[in-house]
Amino acid sequence: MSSLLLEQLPELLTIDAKPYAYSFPPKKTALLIIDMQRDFLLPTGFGEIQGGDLKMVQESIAPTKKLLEACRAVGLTIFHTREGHTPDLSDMPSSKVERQPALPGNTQHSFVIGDKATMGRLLTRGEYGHDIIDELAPYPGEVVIDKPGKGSFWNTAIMHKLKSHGITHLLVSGVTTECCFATSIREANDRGFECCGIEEATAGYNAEFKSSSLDMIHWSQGLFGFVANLQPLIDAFEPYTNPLKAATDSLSPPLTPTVWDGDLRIPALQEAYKNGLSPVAVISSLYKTIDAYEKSNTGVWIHLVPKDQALAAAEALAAAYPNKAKLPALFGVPFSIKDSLDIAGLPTTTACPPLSFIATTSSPVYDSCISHGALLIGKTNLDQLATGLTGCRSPYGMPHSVFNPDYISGGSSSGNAVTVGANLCTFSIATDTAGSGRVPSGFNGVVGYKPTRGLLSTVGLTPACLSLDCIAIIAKTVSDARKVWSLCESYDARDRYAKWPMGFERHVNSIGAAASKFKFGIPPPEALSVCSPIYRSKFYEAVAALQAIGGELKPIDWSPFDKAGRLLYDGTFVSERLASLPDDFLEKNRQNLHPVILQLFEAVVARNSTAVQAYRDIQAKALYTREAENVFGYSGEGVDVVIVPTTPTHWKTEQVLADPIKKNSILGEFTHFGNILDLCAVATPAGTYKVSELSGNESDQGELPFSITFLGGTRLDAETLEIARRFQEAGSK
Ligand code: TIU
Repeated sequence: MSSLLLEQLPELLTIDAKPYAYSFPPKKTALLIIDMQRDFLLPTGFGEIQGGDLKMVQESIAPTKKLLEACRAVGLTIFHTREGHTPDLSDMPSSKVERQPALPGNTQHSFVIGDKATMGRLLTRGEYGHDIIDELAPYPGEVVIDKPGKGSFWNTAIMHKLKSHGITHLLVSGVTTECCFATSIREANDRGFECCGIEEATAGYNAEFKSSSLDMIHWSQGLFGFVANLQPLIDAFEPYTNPLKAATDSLSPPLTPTVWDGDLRIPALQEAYKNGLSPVAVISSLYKTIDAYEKSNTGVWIHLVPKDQALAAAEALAAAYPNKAKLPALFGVPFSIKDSLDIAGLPTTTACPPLSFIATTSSPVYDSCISHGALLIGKTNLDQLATGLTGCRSPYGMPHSVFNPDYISGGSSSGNAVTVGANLCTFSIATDTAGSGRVPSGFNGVVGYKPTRGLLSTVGLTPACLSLDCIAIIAKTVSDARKVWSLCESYDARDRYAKWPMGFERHVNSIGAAASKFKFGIPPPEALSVCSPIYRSKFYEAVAALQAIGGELKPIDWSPFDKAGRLLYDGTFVSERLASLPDDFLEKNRQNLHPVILQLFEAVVARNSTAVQAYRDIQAKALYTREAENVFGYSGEGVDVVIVPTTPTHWKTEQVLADPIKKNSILGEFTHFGNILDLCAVATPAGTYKVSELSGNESDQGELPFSITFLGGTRLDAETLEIARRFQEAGSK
């Protein structure tokens, strides 16, 4: 995941290596440090029982620290692994504990995994010996993978995590060369990663094994990868290393606290904070913008954190992290959240006063942002009950597009997208059931990422349509959205629709022509005919831009998308919105509902849908989902992504108010099917056009944003985000 420091490095660095020079793109390279745990490096641990002499492994500590510090100083992504087992040892195959002591006459293995030794139970999670040695302790934001095997990929989420950080290349170090280091490199190689082992920063319990293991890696012109010395790597990084960053453990105050340049993107803020900027300065400046903006675009916030509270939170955060080198990943990053997600102590209104209640616990996604150091600015407005795509259905007011006061903000996550588009926040936690995260992002020139359902916990969310609800992340850049996703993602057993992080694994293409090539599909011309002419022409421009960055346009079967979209509102699924409310809610609250929401719900009731129809729809959903799977690249035939215009057009507020239900439904033409088919989606800015090109009125001034959405198959989030990121970054060059 790229940091601002990495932006200053060349696209590709090359170092001397065996069997030939190793080239790696720093932005897509991670340092992988294998198992530098007390149990392998200190006396009385598991390693001493295995191998006896600890001298060699201990000698690798200083070079590994040097390697780690060099990688940190240029902002490289860092992964650590730890070998070990759950306290009940239920994740351990019997062979791992039975084989070695079964040797006739065994005296060496008198202690086995799980036995209590002086550093706690051997190779057992939570024990002192299981943890990484102090010298190499992970910093906040670095990824730690707990693995039950010798290899790092067996039964762990490492593949998923590497891909979600956009990694294709690995610098590998750690212990032991013959065992976990070698197994991990071999596993990584099979999955397409381009690996280079760093000789001084790996060691084992047997000198011959070390040299043989390393030789085997680069044997036969690079059977598994590369091996390099440490110094060439340090030399390659040296010109780009900021001496301030190199002083990684320094507690001394930075040289000159910087003045904030107003750049809210995560890497820019991270860099500024490391250089001494205070989050108090950012919050203080931000509230001036927020106050001023309030006057021109009302109805953005339902609850704005009072300025003195936000400043106090920023001060407390700064005091909690005095060491600028060890700031958490979202330190001082301002964010907003949709007011259908719980924050303990605050009302959750879902823009529906009769449903409002004071939350006693916070949603896990919110907690996660706070634990990574993000600062809450407020809870944002939405279409009532998160039902709508317009931003015109709330008793708390109607925000408009940040581009033009006559045009809608889109919804239902209206306030979320406006707070990011108007530079009031870095990112926003929204939701997306039928397009609610994508549509407003499109209308405000920002990124709206809807992960595969079940990857972000929906606990603490007032449901709109429980089986289709999805948390969405709105941000300025695909990279920022990806970062927030990767930090907030965790399996939550309390979420009945949660998916395990370990799912379908697709290899990465790290080098050669395939590394930049991808296949994409688009809707057929008849499906695009719903678009306004300027939308069609902007869409085909985007298609050409995708072809220019390595995209190959392939024909696809559009029918599952089309059929699933109709299923959402023409079928019985819309009844699930009523099922999410208390039984007598509609009767009791008729007069308290937004008139358009009431009209919609009454129409649903009047349909008198039957259970038979509902079951038919459930079965149809499964069929279309299977058909959509065939479209995506699970096989050689499929495409990597399907590209659609995020919406067919952009309405004026007055147009929506004149015909609220029909105008809303047209907006969902290219979003409705997303959750029905269990896809992931990234709405991404794709330039602007003149307002007059949409309205046909020559005197209309200004511009509006255009947006395309990248749709990916279930759990192909990392792949889909990477293509969207490339598109966005190519467009901004
Ligand atoms: N036995 C041995 O050399 N190593 C291990 O068991 N684990 C790792 O290499 N980390």
